[in-house]
Amino acid sequence: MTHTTDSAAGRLLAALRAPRLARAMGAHNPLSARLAEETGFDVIWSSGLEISAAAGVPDANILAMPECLDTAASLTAAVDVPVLADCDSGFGNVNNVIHMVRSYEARGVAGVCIEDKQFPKLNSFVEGNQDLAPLDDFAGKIRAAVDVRRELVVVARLEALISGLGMDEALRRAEVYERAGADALLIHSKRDDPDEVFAFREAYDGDLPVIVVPTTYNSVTADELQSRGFAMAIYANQALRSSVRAMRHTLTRIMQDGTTHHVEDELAPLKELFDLQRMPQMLDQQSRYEALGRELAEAAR
Ligand code: SPV
Ligand code: MG
Repeated sequence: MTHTTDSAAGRLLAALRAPRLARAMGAHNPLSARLAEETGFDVIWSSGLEISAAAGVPDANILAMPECLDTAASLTAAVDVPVLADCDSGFGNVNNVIHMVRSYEARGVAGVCIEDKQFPKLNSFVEGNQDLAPLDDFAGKIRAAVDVRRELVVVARLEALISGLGMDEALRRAEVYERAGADALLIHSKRDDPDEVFAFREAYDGDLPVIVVPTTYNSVTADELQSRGFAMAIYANQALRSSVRAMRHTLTRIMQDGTTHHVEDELAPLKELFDLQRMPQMLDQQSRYEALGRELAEAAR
């Protein structure tokens, strides 16, 4: 597959193959994606957990593919950095994956990530059914995804360590997904130290970039991940979690104080919202086209 370096998919692949660790930030709407872009993150992760949480439902394939796609596409439209979409286990079987790949690519998303769990999937940090899909089923999904995509980056996410099947199973699957044609691997772990993802990176001797999601092993640094040879770190949900904490704090203060006066200094000024909404650009374009319209009308007199 040839990627043009200026396409979203090409830029995502270049970020994954660069020697520097790429950093992705989870988002669930264009506002959060713009905040991540403005902060300097290389990639936006269209997070299934965040999208579900924002909709007030569990991260368990309660939302359907078009709802996740609409969000990923809205992030894509709002930022210039590439968007990697969390597509759970592909929203069904291989036919769903084929439809999913075509749909995401048509909306300009840079890449999709599918995980080797069964449908419906359950968030990896929740106790419950974390059983893996049969290896042949998932390898077929990866091959189908790369067969039908034009440029879209296809990431194969390994859940063997989450499901308790261990390192050998993770490595065996990594090799098969690489042969199936995946562009990158994501090794997921729920340990509170990074030892098992380090061990995976060291033992994996294939050629694919390896992505990690340091949610629970949160003391690891970007420098450490880069020196261990990882391609990208996804900070999948910290932005949403910080906003939940901030909103609760503000709401509680308003309820207790009977006024917003004491929290005002802690809030983003309205101007910051207007800037994030691109209000100044809208007013500029309006006056420019109103003036141009007047000129055109006058020329016809
Ligand atoms: C997500 O952000 O939805 C992810 C990452 O899949 S995690 O929740 O860490 O499994
Ligand atoms: Mg997810």
